[in-house]
Amino acid sequence: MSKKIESHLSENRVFKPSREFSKKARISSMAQYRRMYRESIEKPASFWAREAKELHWQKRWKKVLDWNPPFAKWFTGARLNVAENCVDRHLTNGRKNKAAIIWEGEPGDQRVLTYHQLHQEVCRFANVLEANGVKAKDRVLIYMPMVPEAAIAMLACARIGAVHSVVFGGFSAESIVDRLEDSGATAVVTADGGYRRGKIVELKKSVDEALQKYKGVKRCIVYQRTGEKINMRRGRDVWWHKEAEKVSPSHTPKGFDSEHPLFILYTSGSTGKPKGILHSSGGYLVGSYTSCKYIFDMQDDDVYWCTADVGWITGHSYIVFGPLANGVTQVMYEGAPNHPDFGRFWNIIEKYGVTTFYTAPTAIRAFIKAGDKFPDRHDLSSLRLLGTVGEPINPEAWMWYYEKIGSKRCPIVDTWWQTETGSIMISPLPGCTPTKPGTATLPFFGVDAAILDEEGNECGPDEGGRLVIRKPWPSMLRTIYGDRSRYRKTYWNDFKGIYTAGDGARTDKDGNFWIVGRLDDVLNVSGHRLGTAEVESALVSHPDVAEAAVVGRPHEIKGQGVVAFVTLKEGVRAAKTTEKTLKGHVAKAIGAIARPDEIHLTPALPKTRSGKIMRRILKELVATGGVTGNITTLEDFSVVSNLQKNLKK
Ligand code: 7RM
Repeated sequence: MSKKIESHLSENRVFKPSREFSKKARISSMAQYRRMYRESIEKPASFWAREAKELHWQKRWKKVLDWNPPFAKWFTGARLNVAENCVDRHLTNGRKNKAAIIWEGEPGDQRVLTYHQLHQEVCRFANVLEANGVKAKDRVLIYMPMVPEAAIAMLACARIGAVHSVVFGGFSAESIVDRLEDSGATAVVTADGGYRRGKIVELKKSVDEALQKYKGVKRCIVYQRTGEKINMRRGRDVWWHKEAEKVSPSHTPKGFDSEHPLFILYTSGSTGKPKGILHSSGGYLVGSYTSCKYIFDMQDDDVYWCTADVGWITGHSYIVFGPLANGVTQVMYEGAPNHPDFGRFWNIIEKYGVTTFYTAPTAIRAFIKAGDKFPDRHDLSSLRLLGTVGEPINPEAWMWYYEKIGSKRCPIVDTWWQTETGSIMISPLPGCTPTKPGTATLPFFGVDAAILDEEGNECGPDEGGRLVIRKPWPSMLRTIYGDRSRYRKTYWNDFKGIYTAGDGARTDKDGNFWIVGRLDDVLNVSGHRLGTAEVESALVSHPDVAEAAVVGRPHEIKGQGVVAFVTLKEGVRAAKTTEKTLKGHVAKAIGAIARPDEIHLTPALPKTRSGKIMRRILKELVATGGVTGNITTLEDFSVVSNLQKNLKK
């Protein structure tokens, strides 16, 4: 870890936006940023009221913020419809026939939906949901491929006040069961399948498996994407297209309270059970709208593309709600970046004239490895702005992105935020902030970010500490669904009235924030949060496994890879296939992203005298092959020396 910090510190290349970019940008000077930032911190109510007024409210708020730590209410007394803001609003502001979504399927099929068409589809599906008994506040689990209908389903839920919970299509049936149970969902929206790397992902099959265990789902609406034969259970499963034929393409958007729940999104924490992060309507919409507008400098002729999946928070805030509230044209792509080869993204950028491109460092590293010949074959001159999210970007990857993809012409916004924060918290503003490779730079409007030491004192420049947010912000999570005490404990327990992000960070002498990584037992694999405890409990759920410890190891492309240490039960003999079986078991329990890269079978795990597994030692072992830190609390050193020998083999 200390090495990584040093390389960050020695980074002193500074890149300023070109005069041409700044001139046209929404925020064009640091003076303007500082003035607005100061206002947003000193007078948050007037700052956020001004932003909120750009959206449509069926009833105005009485108070901008009601802060009863750690519970915030934003725009209290107001009523709005989130879907109306993302769709209907554009029918009367000149964008009716503007492309909202330009979609490309992995096999190469294409569709374009204008705001008018999107409106019709969202209305139809809102009617379909209502006709199938879904009411306001009901939970709807969405398990879809990256097709426009994923966004349509989310917007239709918002339109009728139902609470959606999107589950990433790469997650397993068992993950679906956990989320159905925790949210108490009564309806599921899914598809027969989707395309990924030339293969069909059988989504409905996973849903069928999940619904054998969880009986609370009354209706499962299935979008036909692949046309493959699937099982449709009478009385429970209905086809999207057949239901849509029966209903009208208009639907009146009812206003909901600003604090009406909008969605639950599950994310990993340091204990086994994923947390249902609850976001509400008014504040979340204002946060995603405003951050999109300023950080992606959204202009009416932009063609914006965020490569995330709607199953992650990035897809919620920066594919669905933020960009659509801004009325931008966006590209949506179904499949993998390397299908049919690593030129796919560059081909899409050239074909549709993408101006703003938002992706993850793990993808950038994979592109670097694949070779320059792929971007070299394409004209990327339409690009004007680049973004990254998900993990710290290493300076080498930043430079490649800047030079090879952006031709040194496009500013890069390295955006730090979390599922919990709902929208981007720390990021350059592309028209003014001087950037350095590897730093997310400065806090966004309204974000009172700081770095504190264990005692709660603010750290000086270059001193590492915990990243915290000292004031509430509109798109903050409202609670962990069904578990207010876990909400308090996880985020508000370190310092009174202050949000702890769980990341370690430091600032440099210019005030830039350098995020080092997680402080808790959470891995970041390809930009996705994965609790070590989740993977461990998946391993232990296998009948042969007695105990497991999971750690991350630096991985060239994924950022971190999953390494598992496993002790088999007494009397179970390791077979040649044991490692493979256990890897498959984890993939089945959680999803392919959690599949361990390595499994080490060991007769014992390093433990403290009180029996706690010392993951720190395992982490150091896999990273360096040795152990240097304090091991005086270790119960039995021979466990470590044996592991060390095994790892060398
Ligand atoms: C948006 C998202 C959140 C965690 C967060 C960090 C890491 C995200 C950056 C980053 C350094 C970044 N939500 N993280 N963005 N680290 N620089 N620009 O990723 O809830 O899935 O993950 O991701 O550790 O706490 S998330």
